[in-house]
Amino acid sequence: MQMLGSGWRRSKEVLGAGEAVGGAAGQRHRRAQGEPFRRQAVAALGAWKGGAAAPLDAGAPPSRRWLQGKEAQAAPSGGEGRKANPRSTHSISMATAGSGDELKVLGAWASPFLVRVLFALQLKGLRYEYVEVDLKEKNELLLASNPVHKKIPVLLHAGKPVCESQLIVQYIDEAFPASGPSFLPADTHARAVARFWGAYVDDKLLSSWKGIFATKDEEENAEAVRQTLAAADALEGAFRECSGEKLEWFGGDGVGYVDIVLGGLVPSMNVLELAVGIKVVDPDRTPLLAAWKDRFCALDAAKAAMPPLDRLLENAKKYLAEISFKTPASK
Ligand SMILES: N[C@@H](CCC(=O)N[C@@H](CS)C(=O)NCC(=O)O)C(=O)O
Repeated sequence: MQMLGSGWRRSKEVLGAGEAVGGAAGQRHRRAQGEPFRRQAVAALGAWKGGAAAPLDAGAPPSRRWLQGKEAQAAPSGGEGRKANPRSTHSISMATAGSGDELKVLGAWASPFLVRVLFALQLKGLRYEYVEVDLKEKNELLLASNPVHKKIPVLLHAGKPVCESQLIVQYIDEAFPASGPSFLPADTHARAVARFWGAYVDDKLLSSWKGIFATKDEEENAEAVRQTLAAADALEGAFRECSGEKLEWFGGDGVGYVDIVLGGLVPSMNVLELAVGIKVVDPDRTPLLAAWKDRFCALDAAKAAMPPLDRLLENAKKYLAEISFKTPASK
């Protein structure tokens, strides 16, 4: 997703393969996935047609758009701030990381990469402070913390930055071995396998997904969609191999590293399905992953880490308006 920029970048990442809708590939997919689904998507999108492009954060309460910094730490669980701020649930802590272990997360609410980090922190039950970064006007803290990529998420642990979501998840696992479950298995080979599939999610699934946006040419577009679904199919096979007899989690007995990495993409998958009609994970094509996705969404830690679907859909609406995308109903 690194090629995508600023506000556009954010909305594209959330929308995922949304651009495919504009091409014949998207139409083929919608047809393949059936009329009832199309109706569902159109209903979910409501008055998408002709909606004015607005700043991505528009619509949130102006004064307390995000709980930030200390305010987030002090926010009472389940209180007013929680309603106002999609991220407030994970700004509120459970266990503490301990003195000198202060954790701060720099993020942008709709980011799938952020979901990974927040989900990992939730699983470990760690206290953290969440700072929402405006990616159109990056703050000094982000620029100083991630001067190479200038991207979120960044985890600051006692002031020291760790960048790149997958590395952050690994870092959290290593830095807090006594808190919550271990994400990576103890067995060296199994660890390598988990890291392999974690890398695959970004290198193959996400990069193919990104490829759908990179082209407007119908054939290339269809190929990118095909590769995206093929990557998901490969992950279905990986799940069968990694999840043991229980067939519940990539981590075997419980949620593991690949569950966290792929789990970060679940909100984007849901939006993509509702807004566009492309099912990265499909009960017919990838039944194990489809059941896994439902299992993931039911976890409290996942609920706390994921941004609200309606706001993601709102973002998708703005993005589609920006690119003058016509939904099937408006064609
Ligand atoms: N590989 C990075 C990707 C992070 C990323 O792409 N973050 C986006 C937001 S979802 C970002 O910060 N974009 C800002 C920019 O590209 O300038 C990771 O896993 O953390």
